[in-house]
Amino acid sequence: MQHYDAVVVGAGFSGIYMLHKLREQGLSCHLFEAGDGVGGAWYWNRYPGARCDSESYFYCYSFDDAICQKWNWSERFPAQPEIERYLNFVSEELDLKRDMTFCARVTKAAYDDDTGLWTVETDRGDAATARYVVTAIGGLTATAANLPAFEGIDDFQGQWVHTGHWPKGGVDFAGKRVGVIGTGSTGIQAISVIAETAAHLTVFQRTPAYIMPAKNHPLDAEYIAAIKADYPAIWAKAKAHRGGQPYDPPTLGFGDIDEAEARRLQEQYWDAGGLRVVQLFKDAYTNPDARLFTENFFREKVRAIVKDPEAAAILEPKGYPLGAKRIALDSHYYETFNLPHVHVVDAKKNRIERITPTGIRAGGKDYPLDIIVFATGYDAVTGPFKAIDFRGRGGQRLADKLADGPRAYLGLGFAGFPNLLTVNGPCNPALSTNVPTSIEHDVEWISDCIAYCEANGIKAIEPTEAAEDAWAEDTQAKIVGSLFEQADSWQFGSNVPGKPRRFLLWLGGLDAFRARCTEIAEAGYEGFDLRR
Ligand code: N01
Repeated sequence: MQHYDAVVVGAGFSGIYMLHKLREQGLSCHLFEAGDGVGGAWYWNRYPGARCDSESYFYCYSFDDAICQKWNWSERFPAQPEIERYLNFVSEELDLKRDMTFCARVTKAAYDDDTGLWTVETDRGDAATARYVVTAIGGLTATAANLPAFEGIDDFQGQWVHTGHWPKGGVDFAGKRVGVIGTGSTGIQAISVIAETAAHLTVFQRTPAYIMPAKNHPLDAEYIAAIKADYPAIWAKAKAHRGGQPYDPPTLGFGDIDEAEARRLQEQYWDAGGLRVVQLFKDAYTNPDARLFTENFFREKVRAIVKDPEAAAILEPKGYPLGAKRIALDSHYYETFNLPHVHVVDAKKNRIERITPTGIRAGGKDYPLDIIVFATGYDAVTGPFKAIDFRGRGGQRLADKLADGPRAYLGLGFAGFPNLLTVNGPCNPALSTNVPTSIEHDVEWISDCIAYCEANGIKAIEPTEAAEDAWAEDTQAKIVGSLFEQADSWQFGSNVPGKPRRFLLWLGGLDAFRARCTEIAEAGYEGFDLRR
C-alpha cells in the first residue's frame, strides 16, 4: 500500500492550495479527487448560468503574486468555465497535478490506534496510508446534493438533473418543456439561461429570494492593470474584513440622510449592480426601519420589472426579513418572467405533490414536462462529511458525531479524530464570507499546525472534547437574536427533512476568527490535545 505523510481529499480551491502548502514544506503528499479534473464545486456546478457572485478580482488566491499578475479575469463576475480554467491554470503553474489522482472518490478514511496512521480508500480501489488527512471537501458539494424525496421520481419518463452534478456534456433544452424546482442562488442563475432555449419553462418557487442585479460586464485592460497594481492593499483589506471582501464597511446610518437622498443612493447602487445596495447603511440589518426601507425597495423593483401582476406578487420577496436567507445576484432574472413561455408557480401555496410519469403535480394541477431541473441545494456543511465513512479513535464514526448537529473545533478538526484536519469544516465562518479568503486562512493555519507538530515531535493532534463543545455552543450562541433565526435556510439545515435545526456556520466574522485562530496557535494550540 502506498504511504504518504499527508493525503488531501478534494481538488477545489482548498485542496489545490493545501497540496501546494504541504508539498512546499517537504512532506510527501497525494490528493484524491472524485471528478476527472480540478475545480471542486466549480467542477460539478456546470449548470447553465453558473457564475460567482463575488467579483472576480478577489474571488481567487492571494498567496502568490506571480499568479495574481499572470492571470487575467475577463468579466466582473466570473462564470463557471472561467473559474474552472483558473483552477487548472494554478494547478499547472504549481505543477500539482502529478500528485493528484482523479476519478477517485474517497469513500472511507480510518484511523489505526496502534500505528497512528490513517488508511484512505477510494471507490476505484485505491488505498493509501498517511499520518495526516486533510479534508478539502467543501460544504456545498455534489456528494451531498439535496434531492427532495418526491414520490414518483423513478417513474418520470423524461430527463431529470440536479444542478450540483450537472452532466459535462450539458443538457439540451431546445424545444423542451422544462420545470425548475428551487429559486436559491443556483436556480436564479439557471432559470434565465434555460429560458433562452426551452420551449416552455415552469418555475416552482417555494420561497421568493431577495435578488439584486449583478450588472456583469467584461473587464478592460486598464481596470485589470489598476487592480493588479493595487493587489497588496486589496488583500490586506479583504483579510481584515469580517466577510473577507476588500470593501470599506458602510459608515452611513439610516437616520443620517433623508428619504429622498436614501432613495437616490439606492437607485444608484442598484444600477451599479452587486451587493452595494444592501450595504448602503451600516444599520441595514440591525435597525428595523432601515431594513424595511430596503425590503420595500426590492419589492417595488419586482413590481416595476415583472409586467404580470400575479407573477410579480409571487416573485416579490416576503415572509421573512432581508438578511435571514442568502441574498442572490441575478442576470435578467425578473425580466425572464415577461417572456410568454415562462411561468412561475407558487409552490408554497400549491405544494409539489408528486412527480408523475409525464411531469409535476402541484396544487392539484399537472404540469407536463420533458426535463426537470432540481436546483434544490445541498445537505450543507455536515452532509459532505457524512458521505465519507470517517472512523476515528476506537473506530468511532464521524457521521454519529454529526448526527445531532454541527460540531468541530474552529471548523478545523474533530475530537476523537487525531491528525484529521478540515478546511472549512462545520462551525467555520467560510460559507458566510468570500470563500477563497477563508480557505487561504484555514489552509495556512493547518499547514503551520502540521509544521509545528513535525518540528516538536508531536505524533498526534486533536481537539479536546471540552474545546469542541465550547466552540459548538458558541456557534449556536452567535446567531441568537440574529435575523437568521427568522427563516428556514440551508445554513440552519432546515432544507433537509429530519436534519436538526442547528446553525452550521460560525458567524463571528472572518476578522475575529483569524485573530482567535492565531491566538490559539501562539498559545501552543490551546484546546488541542498534543501527543508525543
Ligand atoms: O440552494 P438553496 P442553492 N420543494 O438551498 C428550494 C452557494 N452558491 O443551490 O427556500 C420545493 O439556497 C428551496 O426553497 P426554500 C450559495 O452559498 C453560490 O440555490 O427552502 N422547493 C430553494 O428555493 C448558496 O446559498 C453561488 O423554501 C424546494 C432552493 O430549492 C448555496 O450555494 C452560486 C424543496 C434551494 O436553494 C446554495 O444555493 C450558486 C422542495 N422540497 C450557489 N427543497 C456563487 O455565486 C428545496 N427547495 C458563489
